[in-house]
Amino acid sequence: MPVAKPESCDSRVIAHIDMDCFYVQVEQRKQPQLRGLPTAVVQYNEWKGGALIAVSYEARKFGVKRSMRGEEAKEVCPQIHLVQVPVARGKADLNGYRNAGSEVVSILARRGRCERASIDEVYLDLTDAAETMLAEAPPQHLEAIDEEALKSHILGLNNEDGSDVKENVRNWIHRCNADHRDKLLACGILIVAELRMQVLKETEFTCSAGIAHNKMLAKLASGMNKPAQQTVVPFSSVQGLLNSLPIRKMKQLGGKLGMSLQIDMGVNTVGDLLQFSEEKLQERYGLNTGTWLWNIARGINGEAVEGRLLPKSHGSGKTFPGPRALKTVSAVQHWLNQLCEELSERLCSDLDQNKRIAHTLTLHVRAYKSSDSDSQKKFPSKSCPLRYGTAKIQEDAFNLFQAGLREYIGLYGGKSEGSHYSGWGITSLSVSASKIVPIPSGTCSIAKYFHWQTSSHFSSIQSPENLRMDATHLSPPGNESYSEVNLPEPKIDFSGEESWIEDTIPGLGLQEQKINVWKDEFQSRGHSLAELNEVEVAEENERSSCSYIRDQDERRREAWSYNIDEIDPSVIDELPTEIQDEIQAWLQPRKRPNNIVKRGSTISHYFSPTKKS
Ligand code: TTP
Repeated sequence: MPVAKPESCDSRVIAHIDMDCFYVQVEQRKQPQLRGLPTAVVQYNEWKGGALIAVSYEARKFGVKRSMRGEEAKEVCPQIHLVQVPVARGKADLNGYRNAGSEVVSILARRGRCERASIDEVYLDLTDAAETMLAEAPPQHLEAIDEEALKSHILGLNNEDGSDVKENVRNWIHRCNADHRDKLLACGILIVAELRMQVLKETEFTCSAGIAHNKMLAKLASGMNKPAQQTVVPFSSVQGLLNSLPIRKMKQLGGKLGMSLQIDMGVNTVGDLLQFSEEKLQERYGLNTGTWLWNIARGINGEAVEGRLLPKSHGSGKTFPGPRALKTVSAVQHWLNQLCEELSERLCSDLDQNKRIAHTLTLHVRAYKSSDSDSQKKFPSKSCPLRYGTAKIQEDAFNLFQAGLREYIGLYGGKSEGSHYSGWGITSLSVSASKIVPIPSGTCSIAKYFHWQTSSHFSSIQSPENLRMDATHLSPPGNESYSEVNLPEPKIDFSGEESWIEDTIPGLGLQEQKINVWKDEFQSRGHSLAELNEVEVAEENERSSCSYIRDQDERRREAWSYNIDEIDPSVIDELPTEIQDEIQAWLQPRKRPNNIVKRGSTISHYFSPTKKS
């Protein structure tokens, strides 16, 4: 966690922009007759009408929630319109949403450094734009202030005396005696209002925004008044905001650290942290985390807005919960081919549009074994250098799968070809391409770059198009080792919803049964139950361990309002950031020394010499 200096963030102007019920808006733009009507977007799976993943604000008024299935939503709001997520290759196709997000990003990036945080969230550093406005057209001299800016919510502004709220905002923006920081925020209000209006005009999408002196505060503020509104956190209101803010609402405190703060330190709100000295927090949580906690209690966060408009990786995945688990190698190969085809398409368009290439292909699998004492063993994630071309990606991904299967289940599993069922099932497959870099500057053309990178692999000169489609082993410079230890594990649980529902044991109360299921889930992720106590709850008894699991799980479900097994694993990077954080906090993989492949091992490690290259 970054250690920030107070001076480094006081006078920045940071905005967090969050699209409103994003997938719904995208679908409503496609079908304008749905605008203003209760609408929800549902997952492609049909069971009980599919899981809701986005709900319009009109539907929310009827009590429709993201945690519901289509059928439940119809019960509370019979007139709701349910729109299916587009499907391609038998799985959700999120390209339309990704592209819609890109449209928004390209507009927002016009006024400042822009970081795409998820499929529908963006951070903007507007400091330079605000300083320029302050120098050239300071808000206190503006006669007309845009209506949208006047609708801003300014935390700490007293609107309770019956006064005209917009007039109060106007006066706040016009204040001549304001300090420099507030004057910059006033500029931020005007700039963000203008940007939001521009987004609406060009894309037809509404968004909400938080405007503050750092990312943390801006993010907190953007969700306070939705939809289509903006909230401002002046410096003088920071402490008031944090004092009553439950710590689990803070980014990074939704997991173990937040739990330990609550249990061990009695900290329930961010403001409660103020009672501890920096030394005390460092003593308890280490130097960096201690300082970070001390800082956030004071609203200090020096995290920079990264100039990043494009995704860091591309992925394509699908879950096969419960009875849909894949049980033959040929079924796995079929789905891998679909996923690789999608991945390859996205890599090619990234190359065409952004002149970027990816270097690493990774396969993540979740599996179970039905007849093995070692049933907790995880299917190892595998990586190799990425070769462009659909057929090559498909071949490499399949080889990675077979290598993983050999490790997972031994030779016995390796022989399970065709339709023969060998006692294992695959509940999730995902392929991803990472280490994406721009083609080095100074390279005259893509074709030349690829030729330079790959000349030793080509037997004859190829056309640029063929080169693009057929480049082999574009390894990044330097020695790479490809093993699971260097790569993120799957960040999500793919266990089937069916097992959640059916996993009931006669004779036990529902709560106990759930605790058992949570325990099983915890163990199936490679954790020992003893590890539950690692959260510095060393002396906690069995009962509190269970409640720890239960609380974690309840919070997780509560916070997501959504079944995690429904989330396409390849889109984790694009989910709202707090959800990414929670998934990571919950499923943070433990080091598994037995599975560690030494650095320096190469792709050849995974393939026997007899395999065709
Ligand atoms: P969110 O920003 O969490 O929600 P939202 O935009 O639908 O609504 P709000 O106005 O409250 O911000 O998520 C952005 C999109 O991401 C959402 O429209 C659908 C998708 N999504 C999933 O596919 N699965 C999930 O579990 C979540 C939380 C979101």
